[in-house]
Amino acid sequence: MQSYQQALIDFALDRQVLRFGAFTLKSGRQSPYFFNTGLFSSGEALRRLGSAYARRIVDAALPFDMVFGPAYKGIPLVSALSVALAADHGMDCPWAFNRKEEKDHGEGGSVVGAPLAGRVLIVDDVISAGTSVAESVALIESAGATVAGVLVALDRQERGQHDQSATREVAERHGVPVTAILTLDTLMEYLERRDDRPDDLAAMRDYRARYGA
Ligand code: OMP
Repeated sequence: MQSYQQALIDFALDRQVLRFGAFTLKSGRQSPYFFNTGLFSSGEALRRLGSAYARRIVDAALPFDMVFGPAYKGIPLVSALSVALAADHGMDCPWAFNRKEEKDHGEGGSVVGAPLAGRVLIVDDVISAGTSVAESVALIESAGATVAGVLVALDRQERGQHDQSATREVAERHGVPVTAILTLDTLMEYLERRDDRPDDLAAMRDYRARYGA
């Protein structure tokens, strides 16, 4: 595990982005933990998150021409990432996000920011069962651009609609790489090392045995 990943987990715990309890997921699964990127809700928090996304892109050497953040949660993510790519890595990367409702006046359309073109990297928060990506792929392809891949803060490493992992399903369905800053394995490895949440860790192990891929 890299030190920036470790630092991000510490910060996520500190800001309650990573919480423990009983949560109903979008998939209907009952999870003992939840990762809410919406709680990176201050300037410093977003700066750190944006830097972690940018670092992951650079480490993974992902090939892309621009970044796209699906509304709503992807909007600050793609903004923070773009600033971090410029500030930390000298990359002036075009960015865009979509509106949930198409605008019929002013500049119109459903995409804000740079026009979708070339290889577009989708930047999202979390992947669980993997249902969220399809809409972004459709939007990007209908604009005549191609999807370069998907980048998320956390891959929960769960089964998708079928038996294999959600990330593999998404990767195979769309023929693109799916990359994460953190995975369930990295979270658990770090919590094991800290050794201060034995009950939460036990609940995570049970959950992984039930829904993990
Ligand atoms: P899937 O579409 O099943 O992959 O669910 C991903 C979405 O669920 C994310 O975009 C979030 O809106 C939400 N989510 C989280 O934000 N954090 C979690 O830890 C789990 C979920 C979830 O509901 O699965």
